Amino acid sequence: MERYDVIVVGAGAMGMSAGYHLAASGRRTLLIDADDPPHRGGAHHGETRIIRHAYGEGRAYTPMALRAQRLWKELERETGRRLFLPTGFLQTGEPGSAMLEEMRQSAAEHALPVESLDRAEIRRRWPTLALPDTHVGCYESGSGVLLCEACVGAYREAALARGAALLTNTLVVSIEPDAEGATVRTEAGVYRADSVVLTAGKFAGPLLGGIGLKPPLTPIRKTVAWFAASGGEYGAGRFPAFLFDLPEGVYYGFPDLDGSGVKAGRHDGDWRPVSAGEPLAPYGADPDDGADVGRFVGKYLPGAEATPGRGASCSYTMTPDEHFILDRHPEHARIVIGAGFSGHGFKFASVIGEMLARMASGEPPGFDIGMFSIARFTP
Ligand code: PYC
Repeated sequence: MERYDVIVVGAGAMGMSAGYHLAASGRRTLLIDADDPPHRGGAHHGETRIIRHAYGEGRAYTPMALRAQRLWKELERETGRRLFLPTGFLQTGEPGSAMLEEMRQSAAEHALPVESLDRAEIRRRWPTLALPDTHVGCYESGSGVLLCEACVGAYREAALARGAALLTNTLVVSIEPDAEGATVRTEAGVYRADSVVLTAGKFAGPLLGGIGLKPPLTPIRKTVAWFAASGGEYGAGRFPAFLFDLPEGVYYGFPDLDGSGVKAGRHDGDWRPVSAGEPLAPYGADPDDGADVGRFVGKYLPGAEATPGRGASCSYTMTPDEHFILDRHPEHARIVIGAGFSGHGFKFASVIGEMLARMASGEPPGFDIGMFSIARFTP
């Protein structure tokens, strides 16, 4: 049986990053993935993700976001690939919006250069936006966009260059922990390691179920779409990545990076649970795909076409409170878990990989992970 220091089960954004950090610290590392990352069947594709530092979902995320940004930069240097575009990030909502308040507090606590903008200033900077007259915002110029497939591809390349092994298109059937480590059974063979990092995205629920844990993880299908915008107002350099807390819902998007249009999606609501084992239905499989976000674009982004030119489906794996699970198995400390990233995890993949790698090596993660404990769901 092949033996490793650490086996990473699930080599998407989080797992590939963990595999890189493990290999870089000299651990014999095996990465196993059911697909061939970067791929289009999970949560890490779609060309772009927002990275922001002042964090509306909780200021506790900010130190991690800052470390994540530094690690993405280091990965750019190591691989020579462009991974980050400094487009800036605009968040808006009604005065008193909880996310905006938290973003402001986070910026204040960490001395981040975030500007508070009133409606007149938003209108002055982005005259094309048709936000509600009551909206106010926060703008962080040092935030921007990660090129998500390139990020996963860069970690893959760098992990392999540092000596990690990678098994693609290989489904993990079971993880069997014991006092010395764990046996990992796949369709292709059986492997042994001192520790396991479980970062299996939508497969996390079933795999955790096999080792006695049933956290409430719900994989859902989401869609994003691209909208042609020929006038230049939405081009990168003029228009930022954004998140708007609107009466209809929370919508997010990206400037037109290369003439392919403004990309937009809805972050909240729209729960369509999917089963881990079934392939993700492609964009367009549901006749409603693109309709809701098309109404958002038509109403709030005048000048962009309200009918999408193309779209993509992806999955979020939700927890009830939309905070992550980053923890050890309560009974098997050599099983380290990263799960439930709830649609806002990608930006942190660089630092979460580093944290999980440390935990799998018996070290402290480097950040306070109390709020990400699995015990909040499985007391
Ligand atoms: O975390 O920035 C984010 C985000 C926006 C929409 C989905 N996730």
